[in-house]
Amino acid sequence: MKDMSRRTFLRTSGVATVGLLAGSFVASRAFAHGDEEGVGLQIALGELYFRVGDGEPNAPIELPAGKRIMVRLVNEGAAAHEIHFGRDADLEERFYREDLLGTEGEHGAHGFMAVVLQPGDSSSLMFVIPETKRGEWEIACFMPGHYEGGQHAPLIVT
Ligand SMILES: [Cu+2]
Repeated sequence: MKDMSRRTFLRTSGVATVGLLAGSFVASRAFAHGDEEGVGLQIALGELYFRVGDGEPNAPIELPAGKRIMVRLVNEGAAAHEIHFGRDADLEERFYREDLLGTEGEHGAHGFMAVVLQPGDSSSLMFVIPETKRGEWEIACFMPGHYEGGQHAPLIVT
């Protein structure tokens, strides 16, 4: 592994690594990504909640800044759901005015990222939260009526 470039490793082994780990995630479990250790967790989406591992629906989630994070998302509900990471919800435009993983900027032009899952869909999402973004954030689903129905949870970046 040491003689492979990081890019080569990601291209040839990354997908297999994700697949291997996907079925065995529990909340805040360490996982190996090459020589790097990260944090893995599973978040289930349903009507109208997010649930980490075996936790309570919409309970606060804590994630570390500056570390590789792998989130396994599973839509166990009967409707399509999505997950946004941010704060200051705009319930007309249906996004966060400040996105955890987007860049700074004017309202509506800051960029954001969301994952959309149809019923039964699952996905593995990998990211690093910048150390400048420690603090209180939120995850939410902005499908019509879902945020209003309670599908959001506090996200604490430490
Ligand atoms: Cu939803």
